[in-house]
Amino acid sequence: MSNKQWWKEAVVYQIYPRSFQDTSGSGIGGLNGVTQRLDYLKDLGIDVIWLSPVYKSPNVDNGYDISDYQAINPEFGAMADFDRLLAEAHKRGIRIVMDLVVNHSSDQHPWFIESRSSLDNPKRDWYIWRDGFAGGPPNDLTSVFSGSAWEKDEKTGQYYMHNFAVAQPDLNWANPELRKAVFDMMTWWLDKGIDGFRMDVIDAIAKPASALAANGGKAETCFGNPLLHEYLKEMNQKVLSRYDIMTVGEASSATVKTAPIYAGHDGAEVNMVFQFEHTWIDHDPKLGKWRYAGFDLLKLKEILSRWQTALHGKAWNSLYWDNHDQPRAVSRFGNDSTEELRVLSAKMLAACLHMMEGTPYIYQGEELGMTNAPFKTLDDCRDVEIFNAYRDLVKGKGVLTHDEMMDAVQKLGRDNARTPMQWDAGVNAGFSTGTPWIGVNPNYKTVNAAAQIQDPASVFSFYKQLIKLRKERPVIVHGDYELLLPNDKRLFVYRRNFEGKTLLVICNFSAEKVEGIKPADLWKNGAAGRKLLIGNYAGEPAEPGEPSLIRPYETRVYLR
Ligand code: TEU
Repeated sequence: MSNKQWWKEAVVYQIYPRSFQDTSGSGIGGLNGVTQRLDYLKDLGIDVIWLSPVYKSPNVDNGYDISDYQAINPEFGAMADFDRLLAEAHKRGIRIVMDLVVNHSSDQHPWFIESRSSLDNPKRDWYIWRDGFAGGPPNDLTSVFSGSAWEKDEKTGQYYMHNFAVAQPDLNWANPELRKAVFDMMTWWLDKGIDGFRMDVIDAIAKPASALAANGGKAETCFGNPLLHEYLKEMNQKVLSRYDIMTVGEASSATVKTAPIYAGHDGAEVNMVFQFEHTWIDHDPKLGKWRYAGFDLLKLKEILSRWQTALHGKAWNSLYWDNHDQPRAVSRFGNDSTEELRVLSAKMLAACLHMMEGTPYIYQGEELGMTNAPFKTLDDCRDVEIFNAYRDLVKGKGVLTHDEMMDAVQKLGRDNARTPMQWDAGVNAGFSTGTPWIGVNPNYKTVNAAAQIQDPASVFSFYKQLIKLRKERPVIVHGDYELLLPNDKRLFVYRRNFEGKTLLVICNFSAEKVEGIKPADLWKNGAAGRKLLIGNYAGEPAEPGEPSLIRPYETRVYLR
């Protein structure tokens, strides 16, 4: 496979339709809202939209519980609206990648309704059913959303596996008929003209023997069982390889060792994976995300640099800070304590990520520097993950107090990313004329698209420039990677080289100015001939021997 592929040069924009743009007054965003905002996305310069699920769903997990893979959720519109969106996007040269959620379906999917109806139903084996053990579940497998991953079904007395919510039964990929049904469904969408898939928890589709055993024993995690690569190769042969598309697998268990199996240059499985290591740096090693452990730049540098170096020449990276499962990057890794620092640090984070090797993903609102939600109570929240964790850790095990839990929810909860897109300073930030399904972040009067689109100093304009630079400078797409000043606790500095060009990226992750950086720390043979490509302060500090002074949250990107 040649090294030139459109998805390597592309920038992806993720839309969480529920929170993007409502055009009906229902308080819920929809497909026509996305179509209406295509020109905004075209102006930003993105190439691909990743659309979070728009399929029919009871919305226990906001569309990640699908009850019909080939129908649109009526809250979002109709299939004709989808077709129009696809056509209008293509007209503007924007591709659309759909979310593929096939580790599990909704318990309202007809497949599951049939499957649970009797022990000998032909679809029984499309899901994972086991007898209990000694009056309890088959084994100790736990759900990502807290508690046992097994739910007893009174109808037949057996348990079914759910790695996520109770209403998200896992599909049985060991069954060839099920695989065929999934591949047929994917083919149907691709024949409609969509441009690829983002594959939800694709690393969990193959279950290890211990997780399937009804022996009351210890179950290994379902994430990362090597058998999954057989399924992905089959999917690739039967479906993906027949189309010119982009595929990205969400794989929280992926390591720099396994990523090339998924996303190697042989193209046998998917084009890239979403790895998770950098999203865990501020989680407590024991309690996970529900106890905030603080941000450590050294860890972040180590992780991202390891991925950059290990995949170079072997596999392709995806680059992201934010998505619908993560808190807002500017609040998490930057600084939203003042307007000035918010703008500076949002830009710094953007440059830090977008100048790396890989395909960058922008999550809706990130390009405006949208911040975490100031939600104070559980009533403000909507996320099943938060509710289950609260029930388990505060009410159940009692390992966290209410206040500790709410602190973690505010810092790391998924609803931070799910507040409505801030379009303007009008009612509900221009998101909806009705009552939004989740609260609007009150800072929308200052943080909104309308205030930023025409402002050359805005976060939006900065993203626009970064996207443009990627198109103009092959070193950004193809260069190798070298971390500089690895032990510096405030600066993240790296260099990239390609065909005689060098890119130098300097990012200050602190609110302090950093002095005493010598050109020799950054360049191999003096700083002469360098050109400032982009920065978040007006120009360089007027000083001899620059760049010796790096200002709070400053970023500067040089080319030579
Ligand atoms: O996410 C999978 C996943 O790994 C997350 O659940 C993650 O572990 C969690 O958010 C961290 O707190 C995917 C989807 O992106 C997510 O929205 C779904 O809820 C989940 O799968 C189930 O489909």
